[in-house]
This record gives sequence, structure tokens and C-alpha cells, in this order.
Amino acid sequence: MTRTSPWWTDGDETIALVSEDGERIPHPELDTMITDLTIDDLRGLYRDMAVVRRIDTEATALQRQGELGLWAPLLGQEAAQVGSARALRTDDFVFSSYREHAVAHLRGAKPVELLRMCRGTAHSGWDPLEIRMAPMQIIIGAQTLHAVGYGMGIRNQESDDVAVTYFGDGATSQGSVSEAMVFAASFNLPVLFFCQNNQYAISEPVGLQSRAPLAQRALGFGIPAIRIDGNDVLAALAATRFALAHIREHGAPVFIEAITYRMGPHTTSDDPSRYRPEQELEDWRTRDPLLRLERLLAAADESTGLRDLADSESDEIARVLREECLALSDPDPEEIFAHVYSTEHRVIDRQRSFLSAYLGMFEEEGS
Ligand SMILES: Cc1ncc(C[n+]2csc(CCOP(=O)(O)OP(=O)(O)O)c2C)c(N)n1
Repeated sequence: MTRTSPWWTDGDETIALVSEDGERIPHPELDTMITDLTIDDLRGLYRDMAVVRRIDTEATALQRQGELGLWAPLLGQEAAQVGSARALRTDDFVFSSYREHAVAHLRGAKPVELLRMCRGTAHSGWDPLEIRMAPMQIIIGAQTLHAVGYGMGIRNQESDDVAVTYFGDGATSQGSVSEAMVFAASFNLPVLFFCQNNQYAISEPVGLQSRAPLAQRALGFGIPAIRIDGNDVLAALAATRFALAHIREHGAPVFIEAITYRMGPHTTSDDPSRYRPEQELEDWRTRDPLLRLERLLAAADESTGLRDLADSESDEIARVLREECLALSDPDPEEIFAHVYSTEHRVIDRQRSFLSAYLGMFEEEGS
């Protein structure tokens, strides 16, 4: 049976617009969100996913070679991120965690800018105001509060921008995420809560974190929710467009739960073989987001050269990325104080003088 509404109600299925075999599944309301998509657009979505996967693989390799301190791979989550990010307007503002490399890239961050923080050469790899995306947040769930604060600003300015926050399944156990949802619901704020349920919070499976579906949590706060197959880029794009239109029209929050799977480790410091069965990963490999879109295009006889083109473009991007990453220069150590306060501050001044004197000792030793 085809569901007519995208809104999740208890017991409903997860919405997919493309099956695992690449067949188009009709949906009366969400289909209306993507009537403009041409074959070239679909090929473009494939290209986006292939490029970010390649950037991610290169970054993982760079970390393994000691060139980055840490990396949190997005492998497996390309569709959720590319589909949702492609639905945003440039004037919306994103507040994400440390895994949304595809979102940052599609907002305009250059590949090397995705790596700068992990190489320890910058507090934020990109200019947050330029691409309208805050620096990646490491404190789990804190970015949802930042989005709510920003949403309040949007409402006060009577603009129809949306604050979009990305977080994981584990983050929904954080008090700050509950507080963010209470505030967003009570004040009718234009915030999109985009939860990538990638099944794990490091080694903790989602079933242990939440006995109820995550989408249900939003309903408990009075926030309408949509639950989608997050490995289906069309579902991610259509649902995000639908949610954004709703938020702009009603000035009230929406929650999307995108069911996906983290195919890599939590970060390069993690060994997932210690807590997840190999067969589980194998099962999810058959639901690979790139494979699914490729199958859809193949069914329409439009997949010729798709992989080769994406691969050659991605390889070149990865080559330049590596070159630019290795060429990143160390910042002036005193820059660490630059953005603590927007005005002069005597505690910071004292710390800056201390560091300067300390560094001066090495200069004397060296001379
Ligand atoms: C407030 C806080 N508590 C704990 C941590 C340690 N930590 C880092 S990642 C992580 C798991 C997050 O899982 P999830 O929200 O599902 O996101 P994912 O990493 O799977 O994308 C934890 C507990 C942290 N960074 N911040």
C-alpha cells in the first residue's frame, strides 16, 4: 500500500522512493517534491556521492599515514547527507557534528578545508559565515542548541531561512538535544532536526540507546517527524525539501530520522570488529547508497560511463586534496587566542603573554 502522507506515525514504515533493487517506489506527496529532477540531476547526485566518498577515503588514508590527527569517516552515509544538503538554500544555516563532510562540501567548503581542523592547523577548516555552516561540533548534541538559538534569531528577524542541525542516533540520548526540541517546539522555531541514525554511537547499538523509534521522540515533543530510508538519496532530497517547505510556511520545527549505516569505524581510533558482526556489515553493503542510485539509472539505461566518469573526477580531486593537505602550514601559536572573545580580555592577554614568553625560551635555546 502506498502511504499518502510523509509524516511518521507510530508503526509506519520507513519511506523509500527507490528500492534496494533500484526500482522507483511512488509516493503521492514526496514525489511532488522532485518532479524537476532530470537524468542529469540524478547523475549529478551520483557524482556528488562518489566525490565525497573519495574525499573520505583519501582523508582516512592520510590519517593512517600520520598526516591527520583523527578522521570520522562518513562511508555509508553519503545519500542522507548529499540528498538533504542539496535541498537547502544558501541562506539557511547548518549546525553539524564531525561527520557531515558531504554537507560541508556541498555548502562550498573546498576538500582541503574539510581536513584543516583534523590536521590541527585551524579551529575551523572553513569560513562559517561564507558557507553558512558552523564549525563541526565535537560535543555531542550541542549543535542542536546552537541551531535553536539561531532559529530564534531568524524568527526575530522575520526571515524565512531555516536553521538545520545534523546529529546522530546517540545524540538523541543527550539532555541538550531534548532541551533543544522542547525550546524549538515551545517557541515555534524554524529548525530542521536531521538525525542520521547510523545504528551506532561508537560501540553502542541504537536499540540499547532507545527502546522506541527515534522519530517517536520528536512526536513526544510535539514536533512532526518523517522517517526515511537514509541510503536512498531521492528520499533524503524529497523529504528534506518537504520538511523545509513546511518549516518556512509554518515557522515551526520538523524532525527527520534518516535510517542509514556507518560502514566504517566511528573514527580512525576505533576498531568496529570488536563490537559489530561482520555479517551485519555485509548485509548493509547490499544497501549501499551509490549502488542503489546506479541501479535506478541502469534501469533507465542511463548508467553508461557513470562510474568511470565519477571515478576519474574523484581521483583528480583526491590527488589535489593530498597535495594541498601536505602543503598546509602551521598557524601562529598565538592564534589560539584570536576568537575566544570578540574584544580584548585581560585573562586572555595574560595567557597570550605567558605563551609568548614560553615560546621565546625555545628561540633563545636555538640561537
Ligand atoms: C557530550 C559528549 N559526550 C560524549 C562524547 C564522546 N563521544 C564522541 S562521539 C560519541 C558517539 C556519538 O554517536 P552518535 O550521536 O550516534 O553519532 P555518530 O558518531 O554515530 O555519527 C560519543 C559518546 C562527546 N564527544 N561529547
